[in-house]
Amino acid sequence: MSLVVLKLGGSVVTDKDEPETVDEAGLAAAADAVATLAESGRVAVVHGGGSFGHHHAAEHGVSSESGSHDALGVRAIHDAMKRLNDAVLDTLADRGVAALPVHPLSAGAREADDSLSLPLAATETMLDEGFVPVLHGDVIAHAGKGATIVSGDDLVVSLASGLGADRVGLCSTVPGVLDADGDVIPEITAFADAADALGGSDSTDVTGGMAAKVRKLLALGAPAHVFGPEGLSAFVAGESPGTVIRGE
Ligand code: IP8
Repeated sequence: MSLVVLKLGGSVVTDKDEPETVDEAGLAAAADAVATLAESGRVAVVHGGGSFGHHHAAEHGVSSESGSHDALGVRAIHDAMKRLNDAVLDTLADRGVAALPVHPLSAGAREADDSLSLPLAATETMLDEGFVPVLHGDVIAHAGKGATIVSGDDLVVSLASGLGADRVGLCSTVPGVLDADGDVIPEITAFADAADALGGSDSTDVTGGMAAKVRKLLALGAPAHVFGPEGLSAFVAGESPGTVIRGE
């Protein structure tokens, strides 16, 4: 059965300006979309940190590069993400979605070469049994660094390639990948299609979130759609809102 992996950006499901505050309307709309997807196939959800994970991560000096061996700090970040994950699970449950948590900290790790291992077998069994696994950006054990942050985008790429997703959706507050004039680029099949807007050079990968994201999504082997909340229902309907990124 087909598999859709849907990422809900932290800015879609939380109010980024208020610590640990869910954006009820944004989360409700996202949960409606997941409920519709779950009626017709397998779906795995990943959500970001928004106002839950990020300020705890900053407070404890933890990023995707800088790790920590302070267990209490790592727990503070993880516990905040679990609170958001619970809110997402509850909102899905209200719609009859059989959503279950998958906490990357408990069963994943990053190796010294930065490769990510996730509990793919457990996630796949959940999917095969009709559950909707819900992963989240998290702190994760990182060889040689203690624990670092794993972003929702990294989880999406690993999950989608590890489980052979048929379609990937990344819903954030931007309507797609934007060109230099601020217009949505409808389709990207090679990095060159977006290079002008994304800065063009490899050096932008280090800091440029969107450039790094486009490169990873081009390597996926499944079409990845980048869209804003207004594109959710079109994505659910199998259309191509925002930007579709497909490697050739
Ligand atoms: O919002 C980060 O996930 P993201 C999660 O997808 C934490 O970058 C713990 C800050």
